[in-house]
Amino acid sequence: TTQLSYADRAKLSNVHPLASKLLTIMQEKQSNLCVSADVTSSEELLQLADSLGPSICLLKTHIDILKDYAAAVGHKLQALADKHNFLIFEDRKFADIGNTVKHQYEGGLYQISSWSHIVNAHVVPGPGVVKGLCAVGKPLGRACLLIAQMSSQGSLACGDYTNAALQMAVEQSDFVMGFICSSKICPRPEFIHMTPGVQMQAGGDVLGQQYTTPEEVIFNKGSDVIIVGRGILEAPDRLEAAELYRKMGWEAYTKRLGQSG
Ligand code: UP6
Repeated sequence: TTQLSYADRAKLSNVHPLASKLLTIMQEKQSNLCVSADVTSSEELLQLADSLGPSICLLKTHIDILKDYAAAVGHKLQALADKHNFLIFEDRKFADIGNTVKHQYEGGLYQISSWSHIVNAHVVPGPGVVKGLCAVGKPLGRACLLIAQMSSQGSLACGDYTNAALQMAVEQSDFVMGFICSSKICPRPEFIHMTPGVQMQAGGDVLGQQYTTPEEVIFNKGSDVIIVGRGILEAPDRLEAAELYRKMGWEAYTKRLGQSG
C-alpha cells in the first residue's frame, strides 16, 4: 500500500472526503508539503499563506500564538485557501473530554470549526475526544488527525499508545482522516500520515525538537506529508525554501512509487 499513488488513494471508496480532497490537491500541485506557519502577527500569517500558497497542499496554523488575532483572520485564510487550492489545518492538539473539546472547537475566541478544514487531537482522553470533535465537525465536512507519535525527544507517544491511536482511527474513520506520526503506522491507504520535525539536515533545537529529512520521512519511513516550520520560516528566502522542500518531498514520493516497479 506504500506504493499506491496519492491519486489512486483519493479514489478509494472508504477514504474520508476531505482526505480525498487533500490527496487530489497533492497530486495536482505535486506537493506533499505542509507549511507550519508559526508566526505571531496576523499580517505575516496571511502574507505567508498568499506567497507560499502555490507551493503547499496544507497550511498548518497555531492560531493562539497570534498577538493580534481578530475574527477576520480565519475567513481571510479560507479565501487564500480557495485562491491557491490548499487546505487549512489548525494544530490545536485537543486533549480533553468530549464535552469540553466540543466547546473549544466550536466556540471561544477562535471558533476553529468555522474556518479550519482539519484539526488534530491527542488520544490520551480515549475515544470521547474524537466523539466530541466529530459532533461539531462532521456536519461541517471537517476531519481530524490523531497524534500517534511526536517528534520531540522523550515523547511518551510510542508502543501501545501509538497502537491505541491507530485503533481509535479505524473505529472512528468517519471523522478521522489520518495521523500525526514519525513514520507510517497504519497499512490502510485511506489514512494520511503527516510528519513534523523536518529540515534539510537531521538535528534538533534546544527545546527537544528532533529533525529528519524529507527523503527519510517520505521514502524511508513511508509517511505522506512533510510538515516544515522553521526550515522555511528562518530561511533567507521563504518561497525559495518552500519550493526546495516541495521538490524534495515530491522526489522522495516518486522514488517510493517507482520502487514498487
Ligand atoms: N509539531 C511538532 N512535533 C509534533 C507535533 N507537532 O513539531 O510531534 C508541530 C509544532 C510546530 C511544528 O507545534 O508547529 O510542528 C514544527 O515546527 P518546526 O519545523 O519549526 O520545528
